Order: sequence, then structure tokens, then C-alpha cells
Amino acid sequence: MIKFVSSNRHKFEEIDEILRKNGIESTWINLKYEEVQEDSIEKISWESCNRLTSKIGSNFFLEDSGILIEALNWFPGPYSSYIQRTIGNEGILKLLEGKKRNATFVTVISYWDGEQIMQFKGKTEGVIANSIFHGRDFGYDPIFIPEGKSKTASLLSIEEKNEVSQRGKAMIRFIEYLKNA
Ligand code: ITT
Repeated sequence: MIKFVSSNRHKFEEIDEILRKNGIESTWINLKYEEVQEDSIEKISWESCNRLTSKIGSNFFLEDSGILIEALNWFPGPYSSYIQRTIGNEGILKLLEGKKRNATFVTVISYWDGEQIMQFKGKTEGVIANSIFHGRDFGYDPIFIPEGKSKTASLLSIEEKNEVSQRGKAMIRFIEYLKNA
């Protein structure tokens, strides 16, 4: 049994789909922890995990994710949550009018096994769509088209998204580690 700490139901649905497929049971700890403001997704993920070790006990993981948009000098990255809450997907589309649309989505998992923190990263290249496509409306998914797909991540099933997403890739690395540990 492994614990996943997050306030985000969509994240849990995605990680649970992959863990189940690999025969691993998980419990969702629905907790909004305070995120340190750091300039990298790795640091935020690591520090958030480190602060929870005494509270949650062993065998838990969490992850921090962010979208990096080339035409915005790779912003918002570690500020993705704030930008989503403020200008949102509509604001991003406005900023990108007439600009290059490449973007990279990153997820960094931090796992506390009771002794140390280990990190597993996943990255997915993609493009920002020209408009918002509602479906499974998780964060930037209504405007993010992952490489190899012809529609936004919001229009993919959880399984389809996991096959190409930053979170899916980070999870595969993490599961590989768990199986060999
Ligand atoms: P936690 O409690 O796990 O921290 P959160 O929603 O605050 O949940 P993050 O800080 O990692 O998660 O996410 C930063 C922003 O990126 C936030 O607005 C999310 O909705 C969005 N996001 C994260 N993963 C995403 C994904 O796979 N697809 C689309 N948007 C995503």
C-alpha cells in the first residue's frame, strides 16, 4: 500500500489507473499542503515531500507539475498553479496570439520510503491549441495537445492520457523502481 498526497482528484485518478494496472494499491490522502515558492519544479516537489515526512509517515509520494511555454520564455513552469488560477487558459491563449505554440509539461514525483526521498521525472512535449476544448477539464489539458496526439489532453481518456503524459512517464519510472526495490 502506497500513499499519494495531493489536493487534486484528477491527479489521483491518473496515478491510480497506472498503479492498478501494475498491481499496486494506493490510498489518496486528500491534503492541500503549502507549497514552497521555489524556482524549479524539482525543488518544490522535494521540499513539499520533505516537510510532510513527519506528518504522513513512510511510503508516500506526491508530485509537482508545471507547463513551460517556449514563447513565454518557458513561463509559467513552477508558477503554473498561480497562472491557472489567475489568467487561466483564456489568458494563456491571448498571450500566445501570433506566437510559437510549443510547450513542455513536466511532472516530478518525490517518494519518501522512510529513509530517503527519491525523485522521478516525466516530460511531454506538445503544442498549445488555438482554442479551449472542454472535456475532462483538468488544469491546462483543455489547451494542451500532447505530441503524437491530434487533440487536447482534455479529450483523451485517462488511459490514453497516461500513455503519453508527463505524469504517466514519471509513474512508469517510479513503478520500475518500486518493482526492483
Ligand atoms: P497538489 O495538491 O497535488 O499540489 P495542484 O493542482 O496544486 O495539486 P500542481 O501545483 O502540481 O498541482 O499543478 C500546477 C498547475 O498545473 C495546476 O493548475 C494544475 O491544475 C495544473 N496541472 C498539473 N498537472 C496537469 C495535467 O496533467 N494536465 C493539465 N494541467 C495540469
